This record gives sequence, structure tokens and C-alpha cells, in this order.
Amino acid sequence: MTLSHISPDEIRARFARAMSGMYRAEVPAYGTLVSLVAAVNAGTLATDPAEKARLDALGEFDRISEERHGAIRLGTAEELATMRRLFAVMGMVPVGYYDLSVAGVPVHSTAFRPIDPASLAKNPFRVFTSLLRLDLIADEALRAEAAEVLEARRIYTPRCLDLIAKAEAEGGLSEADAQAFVAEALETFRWHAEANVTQALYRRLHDAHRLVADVVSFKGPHINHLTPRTLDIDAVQARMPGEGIAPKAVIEGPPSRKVPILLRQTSFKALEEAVDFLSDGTNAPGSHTARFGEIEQRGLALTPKGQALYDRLLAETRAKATPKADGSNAAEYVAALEDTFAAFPDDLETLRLEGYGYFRYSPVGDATEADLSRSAAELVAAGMLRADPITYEDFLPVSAAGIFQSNLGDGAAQAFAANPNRARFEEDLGAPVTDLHQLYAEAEAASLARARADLARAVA
Ligand code: OOG
Ligand code: NI
Repeated sequence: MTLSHISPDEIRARFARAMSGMYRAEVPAYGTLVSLVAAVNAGTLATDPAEKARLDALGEFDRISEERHGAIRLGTAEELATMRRLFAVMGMVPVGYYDLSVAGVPVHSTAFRPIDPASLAKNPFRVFTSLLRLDLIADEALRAEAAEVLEARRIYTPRCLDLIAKAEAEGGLSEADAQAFVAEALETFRWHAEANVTQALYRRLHDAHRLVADVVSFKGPHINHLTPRTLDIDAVQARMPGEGIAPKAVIEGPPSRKVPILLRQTSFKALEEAVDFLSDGTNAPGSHTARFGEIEQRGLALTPKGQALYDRLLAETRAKATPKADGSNAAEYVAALEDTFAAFPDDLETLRLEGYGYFRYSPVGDATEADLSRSAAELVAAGMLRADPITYEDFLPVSAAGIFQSNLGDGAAQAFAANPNRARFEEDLGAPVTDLHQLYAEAEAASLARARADLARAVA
């Protein structure tokens, strides 16, 4: 990057804003949801000045009202590899591998996101990106037809491809190029009412799996939801029906707690949208449901120890009660969830001292020479360091599966054997995915090293 280049963080922030504007125009309920989330967040902060001060001090306050994640589903390895290059222009890299086949969804996924704490603070926009796995579809003839349709489509504009190449060659984009890039890249995520297939083929794809129809039938990977971040998901969930939005029956993820951990999410059903299928002589009007709304609340990022406890407690909960698609056992599920998760420590001190979560350290007091050799826990106890929870920036495979399922329709669940294929995904992507635990561990270690150096400087 040179001085005349626009920073990838700035391009991402502009792109996220442009995407939000586009989605608001395409899906009116999204605008309603964003307003509701803003009202609930403002209310939460008004009644909790300590939380507001904490978010301010961490530089997290400014990002929250703009914070979004989106999701797309791609059809081919080439589309995925190019998507990696497109997101790289905005400082977003693939983090994590999520196998959704276990949950009956024939995709595997990663999340493109910024990884540097300063970039996250500027704008943490992330996109959950799935690649269709035609290999999991049994009908070989249908698989071949789907592959042929996907091979023929072009989801990026020629100008967009040129600008990606230019950013790669020159190490960045100028103001004019960045503006053009945002506009051109947006085209890839737009909804296309004209399908690439006849209604008859759409039906067959749909019968194989609704997700296959969603990926194969259209000209591009329409953004299927855009999710604002709330500080109180229970409050938003409770207020959604009053705004004419019917959320899914249960919130995915951990239960409501004093210290939020990981990620809690809820979504509402897709719109039914009119589709023009390729003519097969009948010209019957068609429709498709793809796009939906979602909200999320983010909490403490967990260490492998904390994540293992989360996974175990969630599995125990689901052995007691599995949420039914029609919501009929929602209360039973929530009771089982709360009951089981009573075993998960719910105060910041225990979570930190027992190594369940990741924390960011900063210096607050004066230290003496002798203090410098003390442990982080001792320095916090002595009031020389403060420790703040590091926010979870990623996704949860079981939750993601629940979100997919609730929006694909209930009958859509289909059993596939657990079939993770990270090596194949990375080959298709053209790069390895970054390990998310490594990122949090590095962020924690870097903050501690910096805090210790600051304390040492103050002694000297
Ligand atoms: C992605 C569903 C997963 C989340 O927030 O966990 C997801 C999709 O439906 O394409 O977005
Ligand atoms: Ni989502």
C-alpha cells in the first residue's frame, strides 16, 4: 500500500455500508430490525453506564452500531478462490473451517473477516461463506446438470476482476478505483429475480435439497442475510413480534448469562420472492425463499478448554431436548439448556483464572521492579493490570446449522454422514484457513506483552 491507496479497512467499511443499504432496499424487514436493534442497544447502554464505559475504553463502542455479518453460498471452487481474492482487497481473510454436512446441509464453510485487533475495531464486517458440496448429492445425473449450470455462470463483473488484479499487482487501490471496486463487488451479492434454470430443473434441484436449488438456480450468490449485533438478544427477540417479525422459536448458542460467551443468534424466515425461470414453454410464475434476517449477541471468546466445555454441555442439552423445527418444545429446550449450562462458570474472574476465556490486558497502576516478574493473574489482583474479555469474532457450527435449517424449511433436514473435508476446501479456496484459537491466543499474548512493557517503562 502506498500513500495514495485507500486502506483495506476503509474499503471494507464502505463496502459493508453499501451492502447494508442494498439489503435494506431489497429486504424491508432488515431495516425494521436494524432500527429495533439500535433502540435496544441504546436502551441497554442507557441503563448500564459501566458497560458503555467499558465498550468505550476498549474502542468497541463505535463499531457496534455498524457491526454486521452476512452470508453467501457459492457453487464452484473457482468462485470460492476468486471470493478469497475479492475479500482480501478489503482486508478479510478466511478464518475457521465449518463442516455443515453433519447437520444435513451439503456445504462446508469459512468466515472471511479482518483479524487484526485495530482492523476489527475499525469495522469487523464478516461474511460466512459456504461452498456447495455436489459430491453429497446422490443423483448423479442431477449432479452433472447442476455442475454444468454452475460452470457456465459468471458471478463477478469483468471490471471487478480487473480491479482485484490491480489491487494485487499494485498493493492497493486509489480513491477512484476503491469507489469503483465497491460498486462492482456489490453486483456479485445482489438478488437476481431471473433464474439460470427452468422451473422444472429448479424443482428437481429443490427436491434433492433446497440449498442446492438456492445455489444453482441463480445468476449469483445473493447475500442471504445481514446480521446486526445487539447487546441484548433476549430483548430484541421479545420485541420482534411487535414489529411484525416472527423469529425462530429458540435462540441458538449458549443460554442467557451474566457474562455472555461466544455467540447467541436468532433469525426470522425468508421472504418469498417472485422468480422468472427460463422458459420451458409453460411460463408458470415461480417463487423462491432464500433471504432472511438474523440478529446476534457476541460475548467472550473461549479457549480450547472453554470451547470443549461449551461443546460438551451443548451436546448434553441436545441429548435431553432437541429443538423441533415447529418450535413446539422451545420451552423444554431452553429449560434443558439453562439447567445444563449451570456447570459453566459465569463470572469473569473464574473464567479468566481457570483459563476458559481469552482476555486483553492493559496497564492501570504503577509497578515496582519486583512486580515485573509476577504472573498476569497476580498483577491483575494487585490492580496493576486490567483484563477485559476478548470478543468472539467467529461462528458456531451447531448454531449455523440451526440457522440454515430454520430458513431452509423444516422438511429439508436430510441425513448425510459426518464428512468434513478441510483439505479439499482449502484446495478449492487456494489457501489454508486461519486457526481461530491461534488468533485469540496471539491477541491475548500481544496485549500482555505490551502491558508488561508499559509497566516496565513506568518503573525505569
Ligand atoms: C449461513 C448460515 C450460518 C450464522 O450466522 O451462523 C450463519 C447460511 O444460511 O448461508 O450465517
Ligand atoms: Ni448468520
